[in-house]
Amino acid sequence: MLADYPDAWMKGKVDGTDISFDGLQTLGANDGVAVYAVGCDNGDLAAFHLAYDAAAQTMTSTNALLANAHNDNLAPQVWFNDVTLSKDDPFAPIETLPYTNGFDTIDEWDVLTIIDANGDGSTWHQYDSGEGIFASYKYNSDNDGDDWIVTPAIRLEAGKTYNFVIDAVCSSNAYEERMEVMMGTAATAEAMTMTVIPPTELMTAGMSTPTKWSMTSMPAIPTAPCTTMWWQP
Ligand SMILES: [Ca+2]
Repeated sequence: MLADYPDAWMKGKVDGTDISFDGLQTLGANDGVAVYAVGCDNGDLAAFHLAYDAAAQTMTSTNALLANAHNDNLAPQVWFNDVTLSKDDPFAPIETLPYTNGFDTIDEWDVLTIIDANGDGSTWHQYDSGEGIFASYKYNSDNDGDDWIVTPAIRLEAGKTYNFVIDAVCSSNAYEERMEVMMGTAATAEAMTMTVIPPTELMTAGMSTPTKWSMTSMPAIPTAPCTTMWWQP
């Protein structure tokens, strides 16, 4: 974007859908004069802000971006308004169904988002039992699980009926587990607002006979790509 400073970069902070870049980050030099980037709100220097739109896959500026030098060291001004950045999503929404994920290859695992909501380090991981490779929740003797596996976004259409099936099982008959499947429009726990399969106790029949959950009627589906996930409370 800053053609005069092709090696420049700015460090930003993400807070929800807001990405803020503190002012006066060094971009480089112009004829020996240091040049800085800063946001601008109606003439007042400020942090530069971009707003992320997950559905559109864009980041759009909410104020102006200025590249300039110090008051008493002049360099050409560069001024940007109405900046929109976009990039092809490396994990583009799944457009063709059925989509399956067996969790047993690197490629299948890499497209998942794992959320350790309680930050205790016990969370979903790829596990090879010897009988097969699958997603396994790492048991914690102190904390309840509050962990999510989020699939890539899957494009669904309102008014249509979809089938969803998952195989799940407890590893021990001594400890029953409970899981649910939800969907939402972003890969965050907070965004998962639509129930696909309500919290359900897993049968403890043993590793070799997983419970097969299924449902054939999705709740109201938004027009944006959906993301599904499950968790273990
Ligand atoms: Ca956890």
